[in-house]
Amino acid sequence: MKTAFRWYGEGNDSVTLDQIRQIPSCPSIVGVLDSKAAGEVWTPEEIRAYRENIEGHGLRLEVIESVNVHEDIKLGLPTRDEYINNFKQTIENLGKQGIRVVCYNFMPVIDFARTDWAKEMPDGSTALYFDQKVLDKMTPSDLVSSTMEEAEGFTLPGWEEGRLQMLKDTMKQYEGVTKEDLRRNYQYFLEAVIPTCEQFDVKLAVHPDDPGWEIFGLPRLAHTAEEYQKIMDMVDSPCNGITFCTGSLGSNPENDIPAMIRHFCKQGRVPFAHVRNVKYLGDKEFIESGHLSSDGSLDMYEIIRAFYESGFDGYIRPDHGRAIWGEKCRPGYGLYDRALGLTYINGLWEAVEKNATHK
Ligand SMILES: [Mn+2]
Repeated sequence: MKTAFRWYGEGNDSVTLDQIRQIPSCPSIVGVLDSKAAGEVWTPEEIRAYRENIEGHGLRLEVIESVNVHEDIKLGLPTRDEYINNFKQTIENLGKQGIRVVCYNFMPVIDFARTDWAKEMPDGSTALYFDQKVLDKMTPSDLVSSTMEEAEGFTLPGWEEGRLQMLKDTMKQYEGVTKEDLRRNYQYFLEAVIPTCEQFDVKLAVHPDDPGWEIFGLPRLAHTAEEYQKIMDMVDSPCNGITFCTGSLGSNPENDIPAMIRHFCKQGRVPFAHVRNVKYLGDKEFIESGHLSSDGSLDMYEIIRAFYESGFDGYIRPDHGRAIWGEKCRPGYGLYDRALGLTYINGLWEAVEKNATHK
């Protein structure tokens, strides 16, 4: 595994590159050009400046999270070809500068959703929380306003303002769009972009739906093993891969996370992983606990063992952390708890590896 840490860019993150460099065994950044709207080309100059700044701090940039897919592509509108061409151009520009993995998602309108971005835990820390019963009483606009309010002035991944201002119109465009329609549009997109990914040695890695079920009646295609297999079968290429997010997939207790890791790693389709825990509090209700097995509902030892025994050699990063020790940060993306999470992942990996080689 290759360890990495997500960072949003100068002036756009409470965490600095110098701080990240001092996290034990964390040589690499998972980066983003956060100001880019979905469908816009990332220019070579912009990527170079961003990369050189990271390298100037003694870190590497090989993973991008995310390049967002324009809604017209998901909706299959006539304008999609223009946006697909822009996406391909961005992939080419990233590949030429050493980016090997690009995370994205194909969720209509709403990216990852939470009903509370700072739920207080018994120890006084705060964590991201979701309760379907609360969401059921909200409209998509309610969710957007509460999310913006709770973001503490930071941008949140997948919640760029331009896209969300058009929320009502976009929701209307999805009326009558079935899972099959979305799947057909997804296949069209993958067939168009994967040859470019192969040419420039960039692996696309689709992030799962979060929470791991459909919300607001919108179709979603990436939250079970069966559905993921359908995506993998759309285009049979190592460049058509998965961002295996244990917390997103794990939000649905029906998913057997270690079994899914083994299944998709065996196919060579997992270039990137997000590793974190989640604690079930009720039916479709969960909180993003600390990373340790004892903090949540997932067995993190079995998860790391599944990656190790599958020969996983992709990138791995800790995922959302709690806000602890009074830190003011983007919800889920503070320094302290994610650094603890990465150290825990490194510890589990060392234990699994030594256990395997000492037998
Ligand atoms: Mn994730």
